[in-house]
Amino acid sequence: MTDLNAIAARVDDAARYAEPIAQLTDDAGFSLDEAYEIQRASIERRIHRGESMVGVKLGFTSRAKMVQMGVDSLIWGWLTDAMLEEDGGRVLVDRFIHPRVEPEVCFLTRREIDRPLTLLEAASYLEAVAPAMEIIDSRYRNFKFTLEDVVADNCSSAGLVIGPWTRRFDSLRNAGVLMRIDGRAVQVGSTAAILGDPLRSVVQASRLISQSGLVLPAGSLIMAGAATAAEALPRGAHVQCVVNGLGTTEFTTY
Ligand code: OOG
Ligand code: MG
Repeated sequence: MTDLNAIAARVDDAARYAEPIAQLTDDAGFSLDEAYEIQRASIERRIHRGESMVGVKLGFTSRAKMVQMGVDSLIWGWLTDAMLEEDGGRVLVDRFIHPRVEPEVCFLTRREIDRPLTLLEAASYLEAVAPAMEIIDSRYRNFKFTLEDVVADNCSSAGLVIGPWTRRFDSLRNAGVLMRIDGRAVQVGSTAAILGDPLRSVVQASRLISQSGLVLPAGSLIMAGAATAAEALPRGAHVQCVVNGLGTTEFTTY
């Protein structure tokens, strides 16, 4: 029998000490359901160390990301307070292995989500939406993984920066997205790339969470998934993401 807890410890240590590891599926076969169990066990270890859960993230909600990583299923993982970086702040890259950054939008829920929501009702469960960037950092060498590997690795979650909160849910469907590094446009796209409408990420999150028999408390974050491919995140860089109609978020690395 595969010891899922031992596997969780490996991927958790890799994240904690910023030490890359071989893909888990190289020497232990496990199913997608087991990958989510490993993910849960690795998050439990973080919680045990004093981190607290702040929400969930979706991955591979855009074609651009699926194509970049060679994976074609939507995935989800957990966000903890230790991943939150300050808007306009400084981010230390040494605590990552090979970080990348990607433009997203982030939702803040205002009601508990305990069942699958429809697209029509999704906005009524939300307090606010903000431009955001996710820092992803696969714990696997060369940022290479299978679907099961990346799920076990909590979907490469490493950090997030959230811009100003607004209630402009109506400007969300097809808003221009521009990510700049040191003033140079590195990714350009539209929020429409996120499942055709980022509100669909809320619908998908509600479905996945209820399928797992869990509830998402009010006041949780939902990261919708990247609108474009991710970019390598170097040291000493100024990174900015503008989502038209929503606002701007930025940070500097050191
Ligand atoms: C997996 C995480 C994907 C997104 O926004 O699509 C993701 C990865 O690309 O390493 O966060
Ligand atoms: Mg992401």
